[in-house]
Amino acid sequence: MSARLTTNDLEAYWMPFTANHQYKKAPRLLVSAERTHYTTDDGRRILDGTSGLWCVNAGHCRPKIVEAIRKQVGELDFAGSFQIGHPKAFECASKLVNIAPPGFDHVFFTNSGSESVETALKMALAYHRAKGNATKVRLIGRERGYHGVNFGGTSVGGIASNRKMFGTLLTGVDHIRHTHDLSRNAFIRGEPEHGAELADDLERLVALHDASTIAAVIVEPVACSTGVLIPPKGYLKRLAAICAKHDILLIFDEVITAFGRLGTPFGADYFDVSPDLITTAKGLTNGTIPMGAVLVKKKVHEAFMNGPEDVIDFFHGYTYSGHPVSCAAAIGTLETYKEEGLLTRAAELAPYWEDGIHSLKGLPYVIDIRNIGLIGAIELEPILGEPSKRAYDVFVEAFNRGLLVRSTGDIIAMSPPLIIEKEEIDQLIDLLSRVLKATA
Ligand code: PXG
Repeated sequence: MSARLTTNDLEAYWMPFTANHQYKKAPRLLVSAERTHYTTDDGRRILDGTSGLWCVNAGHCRPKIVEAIRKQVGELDFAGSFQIGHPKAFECASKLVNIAPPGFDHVFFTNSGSESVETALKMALAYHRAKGNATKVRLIGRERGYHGVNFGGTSVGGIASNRKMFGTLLTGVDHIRHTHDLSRNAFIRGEPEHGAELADDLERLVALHDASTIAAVIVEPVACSTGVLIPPKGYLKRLAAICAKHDILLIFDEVITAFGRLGTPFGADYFDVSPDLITTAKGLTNGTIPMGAVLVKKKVHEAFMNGPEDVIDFFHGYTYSGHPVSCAAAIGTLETYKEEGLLTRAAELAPYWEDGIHSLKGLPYVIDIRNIGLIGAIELEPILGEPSKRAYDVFVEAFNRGLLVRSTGDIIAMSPPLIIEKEEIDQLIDLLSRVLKATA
């Protein structure tokens, strides 16, 4: 039997998506945060180049959000949402609908991005069933898509390492091709010119499975987790048109792209495409309290509302759906976004950000740089036989020098809080440039 652990021993915590052995040999610990910076346990300030995990859109420890949470937890700590309610959940849903793209008039609350995805997939299946199309049961994702880690999201997701250990997953799932094509689109600023025709890959799956069996297609407007894969010009519109033609619901997974990251409230606004369902989480509460939401178009919601009045319309929900403290955090967050114009601030900063990040072209092993809104990525040439190592080394070195970035494969991904100032963007680019030289 092992010796008893001390309370601050690192061993007991099995950390998610982490190489636990490696981490625990040289831990990186954050102990506080304010606006654009973290502070480490050894008192160093770290510029947050990733908004935490793409969720702290308004910057850290913002007073209005902190106060809203404090107040709520002392006033109504919990109230369920099954056949009972509390005012903040209704207020929160209405506020969300007010900033949602046109046509989205209902909200279903969850507690994470993964749960939002499961909810949207189940909604899509139940929608077709309610409409009398019970054969529409297939779900289509996209290669290199990330839709969280529950069984539905893992199944429609397109990341081999996230899938291969977990058996057969959901049946009846297929994937369209991803859009990443360095041979045609390297170093392009913003949306790539080439590749709209990749949307037609959905027609291949329609020909294979028949539209009468396909319920929904789920894609991220910008696939962030697998390295910021920006959709080619016209691609999403073409995908939406194919979905509409075959009565396939289009789900935009906006867990990252919602709440101003692209310079518009939602990615759907940015690309001027109207999906049927939108999944969100992260920036909904500025990362403070776990919460997600599925935004639902009228036509989908209406399909559930035709039964007898006393019968539950959607047999789905979570103990913590619409949790009062989460709702208070979301309301405080949405008010902060509004007061500070944060849902569109990235549009003002985007040209500066774009120039900054593209100035890193020519540094060692940089094979692509891409950007959209306040998101950017630098793709590095992998070390032969050691995939992911080069970008991981950059992540560690950046942290040691005071900058937080994400590494995924051999790609460095970044998206700082939307309150970042131009001087801080300069600092970020300067630090990263030094790191890329130092790790070469
Ligand atoms: N969909 C999308 C598009 C996401 O990006 C999820 C669903 C799942 O959300 P939850 O809240 O269940 O984690 C995500 C999450 C990264 C990174 O560094 C990205 C995510 C989570 C953690 C790290 O790329 N995205």
